[in-house]
Amino acid sequence: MKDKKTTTEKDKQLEQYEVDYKDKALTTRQGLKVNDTNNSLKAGVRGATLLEDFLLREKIHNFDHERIPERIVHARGSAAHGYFELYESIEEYSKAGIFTDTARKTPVFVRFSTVAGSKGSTDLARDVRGFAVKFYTEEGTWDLVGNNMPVFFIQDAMKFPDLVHSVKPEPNNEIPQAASAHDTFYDFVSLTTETLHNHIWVMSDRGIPRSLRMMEGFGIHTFRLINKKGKAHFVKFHWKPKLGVHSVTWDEAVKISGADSDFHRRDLWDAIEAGQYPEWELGLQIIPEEDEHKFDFDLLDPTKLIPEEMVPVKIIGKMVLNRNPENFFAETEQVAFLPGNIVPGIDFTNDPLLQGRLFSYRDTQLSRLGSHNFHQIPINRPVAAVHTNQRDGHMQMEIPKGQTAYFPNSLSGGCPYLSTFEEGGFESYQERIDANKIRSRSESFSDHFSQPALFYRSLAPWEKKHVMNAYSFELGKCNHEHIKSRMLWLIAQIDDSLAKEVADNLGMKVPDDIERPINQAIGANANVEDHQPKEKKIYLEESPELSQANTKFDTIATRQIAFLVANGFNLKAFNTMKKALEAENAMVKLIAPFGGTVVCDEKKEHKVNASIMTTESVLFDAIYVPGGKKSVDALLSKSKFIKFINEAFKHCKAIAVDDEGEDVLDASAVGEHKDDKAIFINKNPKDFIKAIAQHRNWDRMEIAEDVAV
Ligand code: HDD
Repeated sequence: MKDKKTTTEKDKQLEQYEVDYKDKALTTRQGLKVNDTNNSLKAGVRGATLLEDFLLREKIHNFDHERIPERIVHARGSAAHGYFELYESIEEYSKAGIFTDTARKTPVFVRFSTVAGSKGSTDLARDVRGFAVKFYTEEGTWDLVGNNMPVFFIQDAMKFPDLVHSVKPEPNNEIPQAASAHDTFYDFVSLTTETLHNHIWVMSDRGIPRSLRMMEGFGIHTFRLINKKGKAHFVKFHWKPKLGVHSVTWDEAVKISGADSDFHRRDLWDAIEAGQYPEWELGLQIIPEEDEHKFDFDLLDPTKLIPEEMVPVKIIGKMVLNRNPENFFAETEQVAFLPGNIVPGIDFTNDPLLQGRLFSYRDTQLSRLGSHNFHQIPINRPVAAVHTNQRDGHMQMEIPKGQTAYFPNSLSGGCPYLSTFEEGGFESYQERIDANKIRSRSESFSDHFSQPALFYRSLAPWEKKHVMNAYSFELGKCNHEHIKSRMLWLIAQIDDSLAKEVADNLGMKVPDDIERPINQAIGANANVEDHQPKEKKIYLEESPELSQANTKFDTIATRQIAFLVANGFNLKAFNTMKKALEAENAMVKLIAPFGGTVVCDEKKEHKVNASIMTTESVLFDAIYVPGGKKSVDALLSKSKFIKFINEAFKHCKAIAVDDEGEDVLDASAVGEHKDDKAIFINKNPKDFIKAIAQHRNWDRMEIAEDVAV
């Protein structure tokens, strides 16, 4: 669906490449009209197929090559088009057009992904989510290739292949798919203490988002902003979702993976098709260069965040995703993000993880896309004009004119010509460096425990419980006692009682100490003493911004509400509730004992969205059961409706019923907990709406855990 009002330069550019097959004759790839695509050319109807059959050969040849290698990481992804708008110029900090021109609507293409799983794996894996934004700016393409967590597992790109090899399915049996819960991952993590911070984020609810539209995004590295005088500031990039940050529970994640493994992909697609465009605000943490060393951690260390309480996030603009791709392969699969794609006004720092990424992404596109001309694929084409002397090679799509492809030249009048800094030519920031060449790690990167502990301290009790459950589940899936033991010691560096609870669940003890794995983690040449993980420090008691308990709870837009109905339901109550929910942009779905239509007590037909046989409670945010004895009796006669209610209750969701609908509650686990604050019997829809906006009633968690479904 296209929103013509917001059509961007990139949309217009892409339209030139779109091909509409409506009312068109089938042809070969040479434009020859085809009269039979069902039968090969044979010597007699029962005879051998002839080599002459160019139609067969073309069709099979194409099919044989339809797949390209999936991304080594972030293979599973979903994407959308949109735009970025600036609220106010920040020319004081950056000269980038995107940060100074409030009249611009910069086109973007955003791809979200999981990291570990293959292309067809479940959306609901416990994992980091990729959050990659391609800004097609007038001065060239800028890619902000981030994640939904503000820190990364490792500090140096040199360790990335080790990290990825450890989390991917084990090399002997290719098990498990899209899961970190296995020995090789924990072997690596427990030997590499710098991973602890990102790891606890993955163990938290951030690892299982409710929706891609309900996640934060982070550029992670400290970058630089450069103003027109050439002055630099350090910067961290944040994306803040308008819908708040919300997650599902692990029990739901596991079940959603079975019920709808495309849950996140579908959710993003459906929201955009429904005109409910997801939005994020872009925020910056800006740090003067003079303050580089004023923190208790190193700004170049990508395993550290800057608490927002120490450097506030300045909101400067918003991003809206308003168009689904026309073609998954052409756009979502072929899009190539490169952290090295920057524009004047933005620059890198010496973060050793970022520095390695600058090589990796360009390199990987060669094996994925097959040609270094991948920037000419429509989705990757800049909207800024391209005039380069780097031309030949596989799949050149343009016809560069003229006699020269080098610089300097006189035969083409010196064209394409160079631009000065003032004319928009990119100039790398002239950082002063005076150092020895050395293969090592800065001692300032050795604090591995303070920030995971800060994160844990900042969580609400229900979030802490989820973290404990996640550690217990993940380590429970490991087979080697020494790996689990090392992990327990590491968790104890975050919090003793957390480690104790996990150990109890594993039937183990937290070890007093372990053999420090530093030689393996840092390198045999490193000075072992310098690289011992430091004792944890408390430089901030809590950072409330890190907790999802402090996110937005002011909207139910796009929330999926299941109405459980059968023939004879009470239309009046149904309509009152439906109208109230839809006025707040929630999505009402009718679930009935069968597909087709249901007839209400006023004999009107209503379209059923799903029969109870084909759907599951975990796919919805809340449930409503209207009255009507006949309808309620029909629901009670199918045990899956009771399971539906029990599961919603277990997952701490809001449930509302009217009149006889209460009988369904009585037949379920809710019967004994009707005084729960997110259970509504004959109440005003407004109360129900407020509870849905709260996402979950976590106060119910203790009781809910014991509900058997
Ligand atoms: Fe990476 C893909 C995010 C470190 C090497 N990465 C990739 C994608 C995201 C990230 C979102 C998917 C892009 C898409 O949708 O196509 N990666 C990150 C972040 C990192 C990070 C936030 C740390 C802050 N990555 C990282 C390192 C290396 C790579 C240190 C290698 C040294 N990443 C890759 C890659 C991928 C990739 C192999 C796979 C497909 C691709 O690049 O295009 O080059």
